[in-house]
Amino acid sequence: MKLRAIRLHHLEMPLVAPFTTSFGTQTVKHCFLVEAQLETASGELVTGWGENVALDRPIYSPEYLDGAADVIERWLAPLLAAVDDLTAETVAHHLRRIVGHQMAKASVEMAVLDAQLRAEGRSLASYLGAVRTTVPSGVSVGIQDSGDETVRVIGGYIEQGYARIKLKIRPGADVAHVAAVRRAFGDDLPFQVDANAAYTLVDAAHLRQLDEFGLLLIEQPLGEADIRQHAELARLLHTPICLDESVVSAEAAADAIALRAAAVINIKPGRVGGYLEARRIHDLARAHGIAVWCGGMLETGIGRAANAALAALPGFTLPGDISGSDRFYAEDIVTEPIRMHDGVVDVPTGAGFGVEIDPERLERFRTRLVEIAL
Ligand code: NPG
Repeated sequence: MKLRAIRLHHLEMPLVAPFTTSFGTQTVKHCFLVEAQLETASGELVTGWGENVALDRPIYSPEYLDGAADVIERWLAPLLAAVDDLTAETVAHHLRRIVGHQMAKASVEMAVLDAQLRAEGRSLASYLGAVRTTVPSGVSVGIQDSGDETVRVIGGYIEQGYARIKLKIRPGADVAHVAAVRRAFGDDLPFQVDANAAYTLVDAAHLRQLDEFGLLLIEQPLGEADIRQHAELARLLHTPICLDESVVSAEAAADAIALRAAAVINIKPGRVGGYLEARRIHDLARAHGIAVWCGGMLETGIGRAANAALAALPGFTLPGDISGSDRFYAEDIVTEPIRMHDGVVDVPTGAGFGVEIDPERLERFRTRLVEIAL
């Protein structure tokens, strides 16, 4: 295929409720969608959509939205526009000289992949090797002001039928909140916590208090670069350690596995450079007997649909952060947003990511449209 056009649709979508993590509170989702137009070998024009999951500031990872848009415009788009036989499988190869910027690369690769699969009439789930038609739906719950409030909010999600609860924690809002949840809902609730790198190894004795609550896992207690320190922490805790921020590539996953720093890996396609690298990490982890699950970055209907397809691969043995769209948005930008029912979401079956943009909503949530000159 030949890349003919790229447009970046910058969006601002209000969240149904503020979402607080150890690094801050979000009330609005800022992101951009990548719309790529490609010409196939037979001269047909196909359009694909990708989603950039960077935050508006570099507080989760080094990337941020305006930086990602800039690197796409100045570096990634020109490199890909020069290729005559572009395929989704070769995008990462053509971009290999640009260091880092996984989220920017992922969003562009996504758009090319969606277009390619649409041209072939094939779904992402079938392309990736999915083995399920539904995936269990977990929900990520932000930090609340008290244990009581945490119990109230989680109670609402349990009532809706979510298959697993993940609670954000940070120093000062951890052991007491977890204890309150276990007291209220018992030991059988599938329950895990996510620290988003808020602790250091010095907190090991404090974190050991979480061991008595039978959590599925504790996610990313230490910093992104602290793979070796996570291995030390793993020797001090019974609760399995799951890595998120630290796993920026298949190579990082290999290091984490070899060092025994992670018993579980959260795979986020944006964080690792795309769905193809995400599948490689899945394959690597599976070969080592390491469980994986699909993380979320408050995706719109585009990324949420693609994540549901990824989570249908055989190694995704734990429920992921793929909640119904209505957990974050009153209105989504696709015509048929992902819905949670009976604790699961359906894996899309249509060509590409299997979802269609709602043009009216896209325009309403759009703050800026940038056409990149190729
Ligand atoms: O369901 O999409 C979702 C949100 C899941 O908690 C979630 N994501 O650290 O995993 C995380 C967190 C996150 C969200 C991180 C946005 C960075 C940005």
